[in-house]
Parts: sequence; C-alpha cells; structure tokens
Amino acid sequence: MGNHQPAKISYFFSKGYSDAGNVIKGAWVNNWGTVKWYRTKLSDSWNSGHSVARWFLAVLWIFGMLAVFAVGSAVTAIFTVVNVAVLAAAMSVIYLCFSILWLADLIYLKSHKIFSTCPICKAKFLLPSFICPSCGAVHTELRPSKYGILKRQCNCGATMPTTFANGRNGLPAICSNQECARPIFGIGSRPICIPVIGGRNTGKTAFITAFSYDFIQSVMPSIGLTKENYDSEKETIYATMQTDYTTGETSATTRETDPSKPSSVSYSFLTTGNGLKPKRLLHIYDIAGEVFTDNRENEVQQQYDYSHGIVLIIDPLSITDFANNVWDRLSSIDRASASDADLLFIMDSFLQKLQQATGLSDVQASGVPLAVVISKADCAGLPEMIGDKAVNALASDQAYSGWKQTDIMDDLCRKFLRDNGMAAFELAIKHKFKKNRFFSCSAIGHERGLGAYKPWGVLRVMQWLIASADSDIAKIWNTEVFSDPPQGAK
Ligand SMILES: Nc1nc2c(ncn2[C@@H]2O[C@H](COP(=O)(O)OP(=O)(O)O)[C@@H](O)[C@H]2O)c(=O)[nH]1
Ligand SMILES: [Mg+2]
Ligand SMILES: [Zn+2]
Ligand SMILES: [Zn+2]
Repeated sequence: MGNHQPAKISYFFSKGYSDAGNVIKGAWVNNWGTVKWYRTKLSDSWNSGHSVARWFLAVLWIFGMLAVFAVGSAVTAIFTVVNVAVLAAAMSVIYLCFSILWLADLIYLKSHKIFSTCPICKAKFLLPSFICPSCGAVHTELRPSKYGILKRQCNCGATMPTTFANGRNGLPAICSNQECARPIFGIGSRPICIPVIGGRNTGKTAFITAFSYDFIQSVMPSIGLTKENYDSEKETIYATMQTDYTTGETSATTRETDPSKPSSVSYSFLTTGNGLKPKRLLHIYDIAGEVFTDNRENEVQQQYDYSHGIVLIIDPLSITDFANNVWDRLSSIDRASASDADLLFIMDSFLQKLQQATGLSDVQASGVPLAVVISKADCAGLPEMIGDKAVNALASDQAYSGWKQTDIMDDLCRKFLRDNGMAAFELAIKHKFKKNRFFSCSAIGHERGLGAYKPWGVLRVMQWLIASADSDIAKIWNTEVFSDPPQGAK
C-alpha cells in the first residue's frame, strides 16, 4: 500500500494537513498578537502617566492582558481541537473507505483465482504494473489507496480506475518485475499454467500442436467456449502450429542461447463463454529439451511453482530395452527422430528444477498433478500394447472388470515401463508426485511427413490436468472419466 505512485494524493492526506496547520497557527498568532497589544499599551501608559494614575492603568492593562490571554487561549485551544478532529475524522473516513475497497478488490481477485504471469521472465504477480494511457507513467499499485478510492488522478491529469469493477482491466499493463517490464495481456483472467517437459525430440512440440489445434478447433466449439487472442506473438506461434498440423510437420523449438531470450516459450490464449467467469487464460509452456540435457537455462522456471499440472513426455524409442527390441521395425524417419536423452537423467534434472522453483525439500512430494505421457505410440506395435486398441481389447477382460478405460491405460503404461527396465522411474514418480497418472498418445498419429496430424490420446491428458485444476471447466468438458487415484496405482 505504501509505494509512491505518480498520482495526486487525496486532499486530506496531503494539503489538508498543511491547510489545517496554517489555520491553527494563525489562530495562535492572533491570540498572541492581542496579548502583545496589551503589553504595548501597558508600557506606553507607564512611561507617560502620573504616579497614581500610572499604577491604576497598569493594574487595568495587566488584568485585561491576563483575561485576554486566558479566554483567548481557551477559545483557540477549542478551535484547534475541533479542527484537528474534523481533519482526523475526514482522514479516517477516507482511510476506511479505501481500506474496505482495497480489501474487496483483493478478495475478488483471490476468490476468482485471478493473477498474472509473465510469459517472458515467468514472474507471478497479483496485479501487473499499469500504464497511464495518456502519459505512460507506471503505476505499480493501481488499487484503492490514499491516491484515490475508486479512481485516481495521474500526475498528468488523466483519471485512472483503481478496481477490477470499473475498468482497470482495460488499461495497458507491463510485467511487475522492473527488470523485465514486458507487456502483459489478459488482465483479470484466471490463468491455467501447464508446462510440457521432456528431453529433446521426445515430441513436446508435436504434443502442444496437436492439443492446441484440436482443443481450439473442435473441443471449444463443442462445449460453448470461444477463443480470444493473447497477443500477436502468440498468434504467430498458433499460425505455425496450424501449418504443422495440416502438413504433418514439426517445427524445431529453437535453442535459446541468447540470455535475453527465455528458455521456454508459452503458447497462450484466452477462452470464454458458457458462463465461465472470469475468462480463463491457458499458458502451455514448451520448454526446449536442451534445458534438461545441458542443464542450461536463461531463467529460473518459476512457472513450476504456480503450474496447475505438468506433462512429462517420454519417447518410448529412448528406452534402451524397448528400442533395441523394435529398432528393425522402425521407419527411417522414426529412427532418426528418436530422442537420445536419458530419461532418468532428465527426471533428475527436472526434479531439481522443480525443487528450486517451489522450495520443496528432497523428501517432500509435490502436490501438482503430473501426467506421464508415452509419446509416438503409433509406432513399433505400441497401439496394441499401450494404446486405445490395447485398452479396448482388455475392456472385457476378467482382470480388468469394472475398470475405467483411463485406468486400464494407466496400468498398461506403468507395466510397459516396468517391463522395459524403467521400474525405478515409475517408483520415483510415485514418491515425488502425490497425484500422478500415465498415458499413451500419438500427437501426429503416424510418422512425420505423411500428411495432416491425426492425434489420439492427447486431449485426454489435457482434460485430466485442466479438469483437476478447474472445476468449472470440469463440468462442461467431461468426455473422459478418471478414478482418483488410478485403479492400478492404489
Ligand atoms: N511417429 C511419430 N513421431 C513423432 C510423433 N511426435 C513427434 N514425432 C517425431 O519426433 C520428432 C521430434 O518431435 P518434436 O515435437 O519436435 O519434439 P520436441 O523436441 O520434444 O519438441 C518429430 O520430428 C517427429 O519425427 C508422433 O506422434 N508419432
Ligand atoms: Mg520442440
Ligand atoms: Zn516479466
Ligand atoms: Zn498520466
């Protein structure tokens, strides 16, 4: 509440003080002036009068002086007290008003889970810094305060709203981190932040492309939601994703070695409609795989701290036991694009970063839901082992009677990893994440370069994470059912 703002302070907190002070001072000066006047009279009559009259007049003047001093002081004192009381009353009323509104604004933001995050430096803040539309001054705390209850006047004279209810969301804003200060959009929305992590070439970008395209093009219209753009940069990302989706390509996420550029980029968009209030702001973070393998990062990935769910992508072709078995059956493209990153190493490096960002200790388990996703499940006979085909085939199996489809898939994936020498990995996940679930998916649906994406299993992953994060969306997007915890993970 205390930061200096480039705005005019309300009268009673600024000029009100000095005005009252001057009035009170004036009254005392007046009173003292009268006393002085009597003293002059006294000395005049003493110096000029005869001996008897002199004594008589002196007594008279002294008496008068004392009377004026006593009565005058009393009156001035009462005047002072009244003045101070009026000023104090006005200040308390204003203080009370802005405190109540400040609190109401805070309660609204908190109860609606509204905050802002910077897609560049990843900082999280309740409110960004707002920019005066006429002069560009930065208001770091545009909230009800001594600068104004519902509105304040910028030093330039422009009026700015100070609450969520009367237009603050519409003002231009920048990141609260003063070293960053990049533009922030979607003010007043509830963010849903989901980082997608994994080694290089595991299929993160393909996963995000498949999700974004299918969610925006099919899911959102089917549940009555519409898209609003975040900014033009994000729309360039979406344009690339649309081209990749329709042509069946993948664009490599460029390695960011320039320290001024972020190591992870988010694809962000707003979704609104169907009674969803406030708007939701989805941030899907695509983190360059090098961040994990080379342990190099241009910024602390603070979003791990405020993320609502994490997608950990595993390339089955990077699992040595499995890859050795099926290598001969792979197409040359799938061979060439297999990830060479060591899964346990990536996991270790990720856990370190997670602890760094969230302040978790080594033994504490994270409460963030973690989706472990086996990607590229279209190749090497995987559909029949862990894909929907396998799940459907087992749905009538005695061993799985009464199981939900999503739970069968979870179980098949865990078994697949254990059977291929990854038991330690599955155990580590169980220890480190209270809420974890395993999935298989194919983002492209086939190997790269064979026409448009035909994804399966991608939306399911995101539905689980988004529905866990947002009960309102869970009510309208509920095509999949999940038990908690997964049947096979109990
Ligand atoms: N067969 C198949 N290959 C995929 C799939 N997704 C990704 N790939 C391959 O893996 C490579 C790397 O994918 P990409 O999404 O760029 O991985 P990233 O480095 O984790 O972002 C791509 O060039 C594809 O050849 C998939 O669903 N199926
Ligand atoms: Mg990528
Ligand atoms: Zn920033
Ligand atoms: Zn201004």
